[in-house]
Amino acid sequence: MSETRIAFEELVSLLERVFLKHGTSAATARVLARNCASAQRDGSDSHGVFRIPGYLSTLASGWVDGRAEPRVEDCAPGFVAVDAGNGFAQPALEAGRGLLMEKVRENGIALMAIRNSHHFAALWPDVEPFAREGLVALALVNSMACVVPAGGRKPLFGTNPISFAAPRSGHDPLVFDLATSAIAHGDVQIAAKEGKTLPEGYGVDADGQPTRDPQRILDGGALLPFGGYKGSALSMMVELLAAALTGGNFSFEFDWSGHPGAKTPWTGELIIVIDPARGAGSNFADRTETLVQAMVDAGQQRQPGDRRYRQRAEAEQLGVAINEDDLAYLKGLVN
Ligand code: NDP
Ligand code: PYC
Repeated sequence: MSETRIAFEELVSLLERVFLKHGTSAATARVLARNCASAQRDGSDSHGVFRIPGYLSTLASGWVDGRAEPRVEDCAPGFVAVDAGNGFAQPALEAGRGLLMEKVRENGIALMAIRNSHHFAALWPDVEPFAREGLVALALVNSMACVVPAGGRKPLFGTNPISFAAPRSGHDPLVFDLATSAIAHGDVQIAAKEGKTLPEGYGVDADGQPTRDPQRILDGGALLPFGGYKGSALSMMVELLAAALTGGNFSFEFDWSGHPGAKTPWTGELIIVIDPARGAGSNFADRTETLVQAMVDAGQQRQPGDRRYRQRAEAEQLGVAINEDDLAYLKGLVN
């Protein structure tokens, strides 16, 4: 498969036309296109253009409302809720962002609880922009039941990612974004497509037996949490914060079987934002940098986010890397 390059804004505009043509509002198309193009640019392979067929089939199935108008609720001094109206989570975040920022600046901390929402993307784009404004942000989203809790027998949790962003003096923000499963579901799909074998301990087959075959995981099998009971506890926390606290569905609660082609988890998302300047500590971004330097001195040369930022810098120079067939597919969708 040969790779080509496309200018970032050109990719955003192409994706925007794809979403518009497939039933989203202009506002949703704008937000999802930039989100998906950013993931492609940063080499978040399982959550860039790879996701477009899933977005389109979920829209066509009627499972998600691409024209939903998010409803923002001012619940308490530090609490913003957004009902995404069975639409995507990112436009809901966009809709509530202004009020959230007002509350963060006023109180030093605030959260946004998004419910009735679908998140089919990488999570880092939801937090990195806050760190660029000097804030600390933590986001959690639950997905679809495909992860067996530690010691359990059947899938219950989603792949439930957690993403964290902190400002760092003189550098891009320090950001991590990780599924609480041993591997993201999207990466299992990619491994299956490429005929790859997974490491031990990632998943089980339909009989609950350990397997390294990604296709057997997809064919009625399940994933395992990362780090045994520790990852399982984090995944449980994500269910509670992203679903119970927001009013969204747990990963095991929604039933999409009546919507053939549905792909997007109908759950919730929680975002907590802190203004470190309102606290008693010294300059937080300087402290982040001190910690990172200590990590480097201790031998950890590669920090979370480094690979993405490197890919981003390369894309800024050369254009966003994309498979030629994928680009032709996108162009075909709008012609
Ligand atoms: P990875 O395991 O690839 O990476 C997790 C984090 O660890 C990243 O921040 C990464 O930085 C960092 N990292 C990777 N390797 C190293 C290393 N050697 N040293 C230090 N840091 C490292 O991600 P996952 O497979 O867990 O998740 C992939 C994506 O899937 C995420 O974007 C996630 O949000 C998404 N996802 C979305 C879901 C949804 O419901 N919307 C559900 C599950 C997953 P870097 O980025 O620089 O590589
Ligand atoms: O890769 O696990 C995943 C995933 C689930 C929902 C969106 N991405």
